[in-house]
Amino acid sequence: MQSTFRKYSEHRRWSRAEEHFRAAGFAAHMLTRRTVRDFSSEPVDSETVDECLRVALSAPSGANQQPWKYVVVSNPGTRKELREAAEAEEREFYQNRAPDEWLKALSPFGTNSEKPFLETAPIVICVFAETWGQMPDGRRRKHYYVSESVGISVGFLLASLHYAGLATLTHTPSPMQFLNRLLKRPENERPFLIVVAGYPAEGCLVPDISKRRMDESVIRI
Ligand code: IYR
Repeated sequence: MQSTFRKYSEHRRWSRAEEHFRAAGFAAHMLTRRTVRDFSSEPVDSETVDECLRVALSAPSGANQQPWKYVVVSNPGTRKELREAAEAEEREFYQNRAPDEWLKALSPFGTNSEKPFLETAPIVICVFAETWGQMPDGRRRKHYYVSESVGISVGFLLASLHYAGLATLTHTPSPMQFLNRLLKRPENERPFLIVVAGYPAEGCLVPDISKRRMDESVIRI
């Protein structure tokens, strides 16, 4: 395929001082992000969420194949089914499937099989990874770096939602295949994770945990 190029004229170069100010300001803001599990039912402006989705859709992806699908679930009946199906999987997970080591790793977070936020939070977005696409003649088109691409896109979404002042939760009921049936997604779409967003409930608690120091996670050679 012949490629065409155009000049990248949108790039903005800041002064050194401005560059550092922006990086430090963004860092300070992002460091206030916390995963929240207790959401208010207060509605969120859907146009705000659309702006955040626009950012997610702009993410880089393998061969620009954009192998993601964002299913925004608003229908209350579907939300109820989603919650019931997720809780059924989670009950199985917590009671039988999860090895002790996994349960021990989760204990600081106080999670359990109850997922009321799937019904009560204003925003529930089920993210699917498109494992293959279609050529114009109907043949399968291989997708490259699917998990990396979808992960980056979801990262953009989480950062945007936080920047807008919305709290988020990444939820991964396991296994998640029930999402294909429930949301009528085709077999080339693999459930990736669920993004829950909204405002924290009054008095919402978060676990008192910390992030690793920079020298533990960044190696300079
Ligand atoms: N999917 C389960 C368990 C769970 C697993 C991990 I790793 C977490 O960081 C959080 C929860 C649940 O949603 O409860």
